[in-house]
Amino acid sequence: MEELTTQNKNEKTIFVTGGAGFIGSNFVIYMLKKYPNYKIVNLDSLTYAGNLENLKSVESNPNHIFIKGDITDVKLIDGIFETHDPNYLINFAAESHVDRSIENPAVFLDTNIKGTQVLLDISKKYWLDSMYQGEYKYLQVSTDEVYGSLGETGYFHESTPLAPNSPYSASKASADLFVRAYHETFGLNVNITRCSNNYGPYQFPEKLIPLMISKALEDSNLPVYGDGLNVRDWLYVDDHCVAIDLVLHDGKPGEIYNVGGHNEKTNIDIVKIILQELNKPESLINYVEDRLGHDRRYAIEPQKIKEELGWSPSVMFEEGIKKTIQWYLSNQDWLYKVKNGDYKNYYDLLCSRTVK
Ligand code: NAD
Ligand code: TDX
Repeated sequence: MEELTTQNKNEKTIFVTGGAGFIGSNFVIYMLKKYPNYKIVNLDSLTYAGNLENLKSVESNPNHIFIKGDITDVKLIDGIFETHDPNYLINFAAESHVDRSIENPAVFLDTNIKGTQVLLDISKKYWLDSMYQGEYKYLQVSTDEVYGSLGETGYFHESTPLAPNSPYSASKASADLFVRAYHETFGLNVNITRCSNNYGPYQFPEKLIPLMISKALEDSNLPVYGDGLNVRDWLYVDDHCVAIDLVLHDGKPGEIYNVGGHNEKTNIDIVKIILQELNKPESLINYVEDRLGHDRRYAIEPQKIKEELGWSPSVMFEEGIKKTIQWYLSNQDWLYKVKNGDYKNYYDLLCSRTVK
């Protein structure tokens, strides 16, 4: 009897949004394995970046429920709270690519700002206005890009002023301010994580690392923006998942946690490492016109999450980049389907299977 009580206490429902994207799908897989008593309700609208094939390994797991839908859809989000009574909401859903935000900023406002506000509003309705008694939390997955760009020295701290430079980072910073406002105004229990650049399996091949792997495998030119000396602080995606798990369970109400592994690399160094690993010539490197408003350097100071929650990265870059390249080599079918658009048919295939 006592055992049953403990088990019931450990049963939680997490409402994950954007769980068919790169980090979200890695997180869903990680959590289902780590917490056999947790249920995950995974809402994703399957934009170009959403890929249900990422979730193939958990497709028959009864603790994983996938729903196709948009975070701006008030009625749908309300219905999910009503039906599934989640304890936690983790918002990964976003338009996430800087170059696309330069081309077409509007959708970034819709999903990243409006979508966040809808999720906050329904969270408030079910968790605060209805005198909900259980444990709950809203966790916003944000980014170090909200702090803007660093010079040659220094680090982003949680207290660094927000100074976003791209439409993408401006939309993420706006969302963060809404999350903060719902905490300050209504007392909603929230956390914000701000992580540096992630890499690993299932990343859409528009982002630097998978794009360069994909181009190198085709012996195509590798487009390096500007002088190639912009610096990013790289973290293996599993280490980000661990950080989110810790913040979800132990993060203090209203707090922001920066996540990063002190692993700064110039873009050209990354490209050269990839070419070397794949045994391809550096003559494939093609310097192209710089990105507009291109942030020069990002670097996270993760002291707070280390001290308060005991987080530290476990995958060193040399190991992580090898694992990642190996993953793309072993999953060229995944890459091929993404490139030719076939991955979009997978949802229909699954639906037709369910109907039968
Ligand atoms: P991604 O683009 O791979 O995935 C985003 C997912 O959100 C996709 O599955 C997409 O279909 C879904 N989505 C988009 N609009 C939606 C909507 N309106 N309703 C429901 N679902 C929608 O992005 P990612 O790289 O996995 O990033 C996930 C989150 O982490 C984002 O919020 C991003 O800002 C943040 N982040 C990313 C990085 C990184 O390096 N990739 C670093 C720090 C923070
Ligand atoms: O073709 C390219 N050539 C190139 O030189 C691409 C796609 C990128 N780059 C450069 C631009 C950046 O300096 O590589 C660096 C990394 O670019 P992205 O992969 O587009 O990432 P970034 O702009 O740094 O943003 C990423 O990290 C923070 C994610 O896309 C965001 O979602 C996250 O918030």
